[in-house]
Amino acid sequence: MKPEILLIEPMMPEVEAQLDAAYRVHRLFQAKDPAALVAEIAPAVRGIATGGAHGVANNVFDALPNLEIIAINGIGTDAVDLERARARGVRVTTTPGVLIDDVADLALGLMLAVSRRICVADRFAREGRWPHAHLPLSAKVSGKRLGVFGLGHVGRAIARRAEGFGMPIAYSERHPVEVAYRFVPQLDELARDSDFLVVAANAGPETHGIVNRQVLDALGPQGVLINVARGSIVDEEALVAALVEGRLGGAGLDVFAHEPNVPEALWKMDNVVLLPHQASATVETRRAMADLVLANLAAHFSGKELPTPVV
Ligand code: 8YV
Repeated sequence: MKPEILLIEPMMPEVEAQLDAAYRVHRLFQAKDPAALVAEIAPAVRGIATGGAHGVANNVFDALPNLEIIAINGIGTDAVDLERARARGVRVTTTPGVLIDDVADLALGLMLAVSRRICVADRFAREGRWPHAHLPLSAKVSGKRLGVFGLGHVGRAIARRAEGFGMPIAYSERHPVEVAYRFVPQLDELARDSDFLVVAANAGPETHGIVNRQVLDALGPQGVLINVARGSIVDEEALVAALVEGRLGGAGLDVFAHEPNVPEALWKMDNVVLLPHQASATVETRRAMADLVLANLAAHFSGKELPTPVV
């Protein structure tokens, strides 16, 4: 008998086919009445595969008495209650190592897109406006000051790329790290000294809303905020207000506080670039992430050591 698993968000079709071959897969994202599906299958479910942003809601977690493993297709664990998992003896795995390049690439892409107004210029060309008008000049990226909030694997990969753009680099972290970049413990101080502030920190109670009005004002009317981590780290209301009132120069956002909802006040702004959580969304990386999800589930259900556990 195949073990039964709950799939919370879609994965690549070939990956879902591999899951179907090994497990009886219940798809929460396809359920007309998700609560009814969970209630119906609850006793049978032994595993969950989910994304970093969706994680597992505690009411779903609590409804599954025989849950053994949660395989996160991502590196963020903020949407899974790890204490609850520990208390219940439920294993949790992530996909470390394989998505760092893509997230760092996209952070640089957002910096370029916002400052060089790539999307604005693209719209200008497509709308046939080139023969009739001039685009205003944009802002240079190379040589500008970069502040990285969170110097983990992703933060470092962003900094390494920024070195190639000749950017002076500083960072905020709980503790100084063995790197050549300047350590600035206070986030508002880092923002004050940066042209770009890139959020690459872990989400959780410690960082919830930490990029607040004070930090955004310190970044200022010429500064650009980039977020490739989690929407919860930024006080989104304060961000929208800072952009609307011109107190912040621009923003490149891949993540939002209430995904999939993007604040409507930002839709028409030319100084912001808005992406629907795309940082790890390449064929190569999603394949590598899925391989880890599959490997963790397979190891668990055959009694082997988990390749990439966090709990
Ligand atoms: C993915 C993520 O987009 O790694 C994470 O924590 O949020 C992203 O890489 C997500 O996990 C897939 O849904």
